[in-house]
Amino acid sequence: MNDIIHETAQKIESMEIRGAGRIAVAASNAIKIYVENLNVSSMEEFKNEINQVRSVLINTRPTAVSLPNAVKISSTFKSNTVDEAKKEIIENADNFIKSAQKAIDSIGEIGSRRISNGSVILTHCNSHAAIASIKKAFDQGKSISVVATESRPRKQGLITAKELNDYGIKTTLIVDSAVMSIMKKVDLVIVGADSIAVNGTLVNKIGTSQLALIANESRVNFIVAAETYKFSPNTILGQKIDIEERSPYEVVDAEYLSTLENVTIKNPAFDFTPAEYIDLIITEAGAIPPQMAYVIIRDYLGWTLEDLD
Ligand code: RI2
Repeated sequence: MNDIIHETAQKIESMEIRGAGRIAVAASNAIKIYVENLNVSSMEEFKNEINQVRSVLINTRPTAVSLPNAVKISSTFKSNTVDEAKKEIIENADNFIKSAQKAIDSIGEIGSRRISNGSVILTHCNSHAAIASIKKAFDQGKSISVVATESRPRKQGLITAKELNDYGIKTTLIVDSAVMSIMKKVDLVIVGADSIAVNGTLVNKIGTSQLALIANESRVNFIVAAETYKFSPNTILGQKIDIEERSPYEVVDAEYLSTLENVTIKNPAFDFTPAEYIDLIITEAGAIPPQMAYVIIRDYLGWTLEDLD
């Protein structure tokens, strides 16, 4: 199999490429490059190769549905000849990559309307979609500031703080456990999504659910910025979303842990936020209540039960 697939898979697994949207686009791009360079003579060989590519990419990280959705959208073909199937896949991948960027622009536009002049916005981790709305509101001349959580253990909050800093947006970086104490000063919470289930449950970076709970308790709006390909079709069939458990050494170093014989580390990367804590989900198809997740999966993604694995 071409290097591009293993290289991309390795970068997604190690989180060198991270963020639900970015891993989807990277996988799609890898499929495109791989197919462009693929030399096979029979359709059977071609199908085998594509199946292997799909499984290598999908098995890198288990939680963000953006990854299998992007792989499926990009690598689907109907043609019966290798040349035609290659063309189809290259076109599908190209279209997906373009539509992913367009979706971010639309989410930025729609999300920015929820941000009033003078607002303090709290965000968690590092979400391209959430940040697009914040940047757009800033571009519109609104005077806003952001509170960014550190997002232990990988500290993606530092990426957010730097990104906002470089954009000229005033930002306060806090440790995750300071959320309750700062919420009184916050007007709006915006986070991204790794997956959204058919019942509107959000799966996002660990710590998101306690943020939602605190926002709810403080009567602060909690909104999610998510492209439609972050909705999970398989949840219609009752499939549960797997929460990625990452290495304990992201939490403490190996040497120190080896001295603690009675201590184990749990390091789940994501958690579940029930729909009742979510005021709105901003998608490129419009702002919707979480209860409309089924409609997005059915009508917008356009997949039927027969398409599901
Ligand atoms: P965008 C990230 O996961 C975070 O959980 C973030 O909220 C989500 O993906 C969506 O990010 P990780 O890859 O697609 O850091 O909006 O584990 O950029």
